[in-house]
Amino acid sequence: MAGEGDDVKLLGSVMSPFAVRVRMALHAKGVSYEYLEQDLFHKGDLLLASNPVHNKVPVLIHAGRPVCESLAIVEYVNEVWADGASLLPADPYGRAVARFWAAYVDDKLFPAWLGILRAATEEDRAEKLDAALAVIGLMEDALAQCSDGKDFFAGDSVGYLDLALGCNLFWFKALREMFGVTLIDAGRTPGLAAWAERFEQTEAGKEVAPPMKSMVEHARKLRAMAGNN
Ligand SMILES: N[C@@H](CCC(=O)N[C@@H](CS)C(=O)NCC(=O)O)C(=O)O
Repeated sequence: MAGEGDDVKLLGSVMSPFAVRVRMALHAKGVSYEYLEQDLFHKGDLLLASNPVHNKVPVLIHAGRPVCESLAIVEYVNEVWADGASLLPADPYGRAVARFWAAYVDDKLFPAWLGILRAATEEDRAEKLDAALAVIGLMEDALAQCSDGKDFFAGDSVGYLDLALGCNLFWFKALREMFGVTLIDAGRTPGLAAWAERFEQTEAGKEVAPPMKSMVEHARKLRAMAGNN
């Protein structure tokens, strides 16, 4: 099993929820690593060589070998640094369910909230908000299903699905600040609202949320790139 002396590097971007997800997982498993911030507007050779297929962050480089895709990285971290609480449930069915919902978050929630950020018109934004709220509504049910009444999707401590969803929370705050939209609301999804508050109080949850000012600036850049001001 890997130990502290291992050579672990993470190529990330402070603004990337996917990179934050991996940082949270490394933190939860107590893994020391060297963090290498990437300029995604001018990608460096190491990123291009480490993730030649997608050219995206995050990439974990462990003893010289790159691992790409945040959910695959979280699973890798969980298996290599196997001491302590596992991020995934012990039983195969629980693992399959957690993977299903994590993939759902990435497939549906991420594009929906990014759509809110990039929307050209109020109508467009309202449509993307509805799509995001539909996903959040289902995640309320998923929380009840997975947590079995405990604090987190994974039970008593944060796990794979907590990280999959929780890494988006800091962007939800930015969307509220920028456009006045609330994605997780105690009236609509009380379970998820309480979960989000608990998640943000955990050590992993406190990890690496960028300052609001830089997020708003980054969001403006993304909007400008999409042709919106
Ligand atoms: N499915 C990927 C998504 C990674 C991703 O979209 N990364 C973005 C930052 S949030 C990126 O590197 N974008 C650069 C680009 O698209 O060129 C994962 O889970 O790791």
